[in-house]
Amino acid sequence: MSDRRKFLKNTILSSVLILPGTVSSAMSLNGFKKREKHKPLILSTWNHGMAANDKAWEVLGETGSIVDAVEKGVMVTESDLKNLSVGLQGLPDREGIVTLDASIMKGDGSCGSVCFVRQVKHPISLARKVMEDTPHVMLAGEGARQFAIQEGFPIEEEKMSPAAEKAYIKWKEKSEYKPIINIENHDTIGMIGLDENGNLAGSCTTSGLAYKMHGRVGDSPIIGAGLYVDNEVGAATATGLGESIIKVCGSFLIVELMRQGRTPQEACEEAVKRLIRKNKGIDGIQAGFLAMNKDGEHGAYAVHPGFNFAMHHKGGKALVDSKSKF
Ligand code: SD4
Repeated sequence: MSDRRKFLKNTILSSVLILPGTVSSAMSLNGFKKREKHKPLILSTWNHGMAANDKAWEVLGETGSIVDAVEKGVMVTESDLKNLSVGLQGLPDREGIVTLDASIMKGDGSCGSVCFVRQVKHPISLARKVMEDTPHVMLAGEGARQFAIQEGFPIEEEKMSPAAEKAYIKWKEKSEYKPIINIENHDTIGMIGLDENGNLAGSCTTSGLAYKMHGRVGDSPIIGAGLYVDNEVGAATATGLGESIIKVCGSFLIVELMRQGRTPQEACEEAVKRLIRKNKGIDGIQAGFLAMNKDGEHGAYAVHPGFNFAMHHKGGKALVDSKSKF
């Protein structure tokens, strides 16, 4: 393929929405330049990542802490009443109960997570408490809720959001047990960030699969599956059908591939190929990865088209369409 045709192909595959007034001419567009590098750099999954990144960028400017940035950034999504896949307003399990999963990780290897937790508005902050104030990595269910109470987190009334309740009532008409993430049904936020000094951190938070079995936990709170960060190499996060991501330790796999010399883009592509091989019948199911290395290069790849991510750096901010296998 000629260079010009390659360039055009990349241009089409990487359609980028540049928000008015936010991007300088130096803003790099994913795929236009092969090895663009940014420090600091914040990346988040999906459209809601734009608002989350704004907050993370502001917090990074104020505190200089990349872990503060990735925590406070995704708290915006956890509070967003329009989001049906993150936070207490998310879609419930098949019993009508909302249970949340979240994880946070720093580049030095510290990490914390909570899963199957109820009535806590900001599971990401609870995960950070686990990381910083306990000798453990993961707390689950009622134990995580008790820890929240002990730490003074407000406990919210257990009540579905009007939008979630409406969707649940509709689902119950057939109660079809199909806990899949198809190409349209997704929203988990995974955020990874790099500061000026090369420190990385990441966060991931979700209400998980809609109408899942009570007790089901996805990839998001599992260190190495939904999130992995290592200051020596880079960071990765995942979205989509958690079961498919757990089977390949997706985020850890990407960081290890980068350690062996792959670019973030190559590592994400290899992880998606592995995921497809290990998950027969994946055709209707979506999963996507987002990664950066310690030099501030980034990459993203998904099983199907439709996955996008938000990017924020000194040059501006953009919503970028990921490339995909199919
Ligand atoms: C899960 N990975 O619980 C999450 C769901 C998700 O976009 O990412 N949705 O399986």
